[in-house]
This record gives sequence, C-alpha cells and structure tokens, in this order.
Amino acid sequence: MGYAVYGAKGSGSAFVEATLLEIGVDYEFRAIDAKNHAQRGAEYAAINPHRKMPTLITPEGETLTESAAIVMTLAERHPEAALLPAPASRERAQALRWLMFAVGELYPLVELMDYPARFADEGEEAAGRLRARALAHWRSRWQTLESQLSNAPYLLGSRFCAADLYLAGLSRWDLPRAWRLEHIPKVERLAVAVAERPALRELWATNFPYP
Ligand SMILES: N[C@@H](CCC(=O)N[C@@H](CS)C(=O)NCC(=O)O)C(=O)O
Repeated sequence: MGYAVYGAKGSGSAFVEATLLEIGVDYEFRAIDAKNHAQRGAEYAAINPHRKMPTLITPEGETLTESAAIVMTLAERHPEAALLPAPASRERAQALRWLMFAVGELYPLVELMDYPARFADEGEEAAGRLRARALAHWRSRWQTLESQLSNAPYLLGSRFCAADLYLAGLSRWDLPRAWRLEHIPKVERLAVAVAERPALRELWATNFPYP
C-alpha cells in the first residue's frame, strides 16, 4: 500500500497532495463528501477524531492528521525532495516560522469564517458579525506576511520549500483576486509561482480553478 489522502477538492488536503506530487510518490485520494458534511460523520471520525480534512495514511498504515505535521513529516521522510532546508539552518528556521504562522495564525480563522455559528452566540446576526471580524483579521494577517516577503517568488527567495505550497494554497480562500493584487502582490506572486510548478499545475487547476 502507498500513501492515502482523505480530503476534498479545494480544501487543505490539496496542500498534502501538493507535497506528495513534489516528492513524486504515488498516492490514493479518498474523497470526502464535504458538501454534505461527511467529515462530521461517525465513519470519518473513526479515522480523524477532529473530523477535519486532511488525513494521511502512510504506507505503514500510520494515521496522521494536522496538515502542517503531515507536510513536515513527508518532507522528513523524503529528504531527497529537499522540501525543507537543512536542520538548524537560517532558512529552515524561517520556513518553520512561516509554516507555523500559516497553521497557527491563519488557518484557524478559516473555521471562524466558514462556520461562524459554531462560535457565535445564537442568531444569524451574531454569526455574521463574528465572520466579518474574522475576515478582517484574516486579511490583516496576510498583510503581515506580505510585509516580510521579498520580490523573489518564494518565501526563501529563489529556493522553493514546503511552506510555499502551504501558503499558496491558503491564499486561495476568502481573498478576492482584486484585493490580493492590491494588498498582497508578493503573496500573489508566490502563489502563481507555486501554481506554475510542473508537478503541481494539474492539481492546482482542479483544486483552485478560479483566478
Ligand atoms: N488544524 C487542521 C485544520 C484543518 C481544517 O480546518 N480543515 C477544513 C478544510 S480546509 C475542514 O475540514 N473543515 C470542515 C469542518 O470544520 O467541518 C489542520 O491543519 O489539518
């Protein structure tokens, strides 16, 4: 058995698929009917108790959840793909810094924006207000990242790393193109560079077909 990825098109499972494609290993994609909230059901909860996508099953049968842990584990298991810079290097520290920013500061806001009723007081109005505040933080945090990027396409300049594909994928959500071009053009350049990588073109087009 090879790797298996549970997920849905356009979701965080694309970050894991992108990592596997960059490594160049085969995997099986196991689609979850997220439109009908199948990720919340008992069947998937037996695989991922947090009921979120993605989940990775390794060839040894180990179950892994948490997208950043999955991406880092894959990078470690396949060092030949050089998806993370050398341990203890300055570049690795920066790659980990922004990967953790993505998973710890950016990604959690997506649940607030997509499912505000899970967190807000009863009523549509409260949920709407919470969503709007989360969206404002979401945009502001992207601008924080923008202020730290150079014009070279990737986070580390010309050297591609796992944090790039993670950030590029996240930047496809809730940020209209006109806003991206005006407020986070360096993030947009990074995302375009990732989308044009030969190993990723097809995956990107199927997961993030809109501009
Ligand atoms: N901390 C998790 C977050 C994953 C996550 O929020 N996934 C979204 C899809 S992009 C999800 O499954 N949402 C469905 C839900 O919350 O019901 C990770 O990094 O893997």
